[in-house]
Amino acid sequence: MWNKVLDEYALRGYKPRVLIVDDQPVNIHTLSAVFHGELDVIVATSGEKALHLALNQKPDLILLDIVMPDIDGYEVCRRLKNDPITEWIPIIFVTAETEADVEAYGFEIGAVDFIAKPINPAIVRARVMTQLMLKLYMDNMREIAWLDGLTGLYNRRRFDEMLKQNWLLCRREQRPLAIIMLDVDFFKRFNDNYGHQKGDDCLRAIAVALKGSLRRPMDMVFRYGGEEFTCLLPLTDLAGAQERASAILSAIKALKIPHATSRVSPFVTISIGIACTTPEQDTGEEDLLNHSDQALYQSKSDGRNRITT
Ligand code: GH3
Ligand code: MG
Ligand code: MG
Ligand code: MG
Repeated sequence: MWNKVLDEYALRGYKPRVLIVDDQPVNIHTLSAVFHGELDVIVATSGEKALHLALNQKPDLILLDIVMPDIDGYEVCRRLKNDPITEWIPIIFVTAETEADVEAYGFEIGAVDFIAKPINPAIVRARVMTQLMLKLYMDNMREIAWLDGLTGLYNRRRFDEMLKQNWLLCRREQRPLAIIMLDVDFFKRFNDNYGHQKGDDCLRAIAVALKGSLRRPMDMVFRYGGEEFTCLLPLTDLAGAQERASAILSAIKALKIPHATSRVSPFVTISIGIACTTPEQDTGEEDLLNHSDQALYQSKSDGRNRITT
């Protein structure tokens, strides 16, 4: 059974990663020994380190001690569940405190299971594997829900999540976040002239060109809806976003998809709006999105086939 779980992770190209958090190195040692190489184990000896590793190493599961000198396990759990980047990581408390109300409180703040110290290795392994299996199912389902059926790009649901996550990331880093929003010009006329099927082909070709126009692993492209697409560029300033937008405009031009009824070109073109800011507060991503939308609208009213900042 567990081998099947490990195989499924292997199919996705990695070993499940487990973060073990305990202020006592001997406890970490005992817990790590349970998995003898079948999992990718990372460890933290304080709440502070645990939060840092959870954010940066994206573990598939966290085994979390409760009593620790700096930030206790409860607080670590609360913070992880409050952060859109870490909220989906399952947390199992591992503790010597086995009173019912302690355990109930752990579940209330988002833990998925409870393991009593001293640990029984076979039970720990079984409980961890069970949660890793559920995590995999959840990841698969969420990924299906994120995809746009026509183009295979991420959809608007995913965009909304990633906008929120990257807003927080750029706020923490005090670095800029840029959005490129784009819309196909006179696409209704394209459909009317060539038919809906050719319209779909056109959108798929644009999706491929957009993916090919991104440069950094963190850059992402989404089908926002209809014939509108967005790119999310974390840690990118306005000049960087403008450069990307120019590359995108050229890439779509280079497709040379005939569009006989367009009023701007014999080929399919797009209009682009760019917005960029360094987040100062935990919210405000909606304003950035609105800004890119307004810039796009400006490109349309200025004659299309252009970029507005
Ligand atoms: P503008 O230059 O102002 O953007 O004009 P437009 O015609 O592109 O804008 P409008 O919003 O009037 O029309 C968008 C069209 O996109 C209408 C709709 O039929 C078409 N469309 C939206 N989604 C799809 C799709 O999945 N496939 C196809 N073939 N067409 C789509
Ligand atoms: Mg402890
Ligand atoms: Mg549109
Ligand atoms: Mg359009």
